[in-house]
Amino acid sequence: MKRILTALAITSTLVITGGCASEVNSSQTPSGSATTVADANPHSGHNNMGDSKTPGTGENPHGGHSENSFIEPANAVATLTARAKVTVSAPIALAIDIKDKEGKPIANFDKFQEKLMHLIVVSDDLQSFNHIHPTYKGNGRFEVKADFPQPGGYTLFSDYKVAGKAEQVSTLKVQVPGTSSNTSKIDLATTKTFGNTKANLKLSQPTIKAGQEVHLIFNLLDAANNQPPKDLQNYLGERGHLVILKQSSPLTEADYIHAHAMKDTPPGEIHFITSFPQPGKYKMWGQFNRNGKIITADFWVDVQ
Ligand SMILES: [Cu+2]
Repeated sequence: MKRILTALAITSTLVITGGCASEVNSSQTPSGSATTVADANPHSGHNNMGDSKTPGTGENPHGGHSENSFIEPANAVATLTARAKVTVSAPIALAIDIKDKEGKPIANFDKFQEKLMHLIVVSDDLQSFNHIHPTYKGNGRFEVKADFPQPGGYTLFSDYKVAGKAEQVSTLKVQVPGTSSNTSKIDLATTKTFGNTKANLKLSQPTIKAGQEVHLIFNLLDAANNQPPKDLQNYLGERGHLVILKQSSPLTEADYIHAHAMKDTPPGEIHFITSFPQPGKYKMWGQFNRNGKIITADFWVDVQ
């Protein structure tokens, strides 16, 4: 709790008079803090290297190659609590509680991609993106600090796997007070530089159609010498991770796709196979590990 209080103390808008930050009462939270969207739907967006999914049967969460075995959905419900008023000026301590339909905390989770929960935090205009890993505190509770760098609405995709059940994504909403521009800057460029890494996105077909299988190839070069980076390492057990979100209002778990990198591709090339369920504009964030530093390469694609 000390850590949280220290973080909060530097925001001038907050008054915390002592005690545990988790006791911050609801009078501090109207509009300025987390609202909860409980969501019991197993998400539909997860895509395992192009393996076809059978709707409603759950999915093999990772590394799966064509198993169609039934995995029971957890139908868990996630709720979000902000430990203080959400502002743009400091990271905010968040708690995510996972319960069953009866409201009982779920205690046991399976790790996938090396973590018990993956949390994607995006501003609703898709300009801000963060992929973080909450710490499991037991009794269904996960905790994490998240940054909200601009005012406006945010959607959190919490991706977890109740022990023995299908992977599930629950969306949670946060409203950060202030004026937001709320316009997505849609940039269809396919070559961009991110710090010391130049990334080029290649698609297997010139026009992407909804429902079609597409290969997405991220070509990475060291910006210093235009050579494939020699320091690429696995990230969360794979060559890279790709999160894709369809531009939508509101964002729901149906807009979320998480693709895994294929194994055994040439140096500096990371391949993903996925399909885009609906026509629209999608933003994708490829994440790669260069000697412990995570590179996030984002691109927009237009799906017909
Ligand atoms: Cu993750």
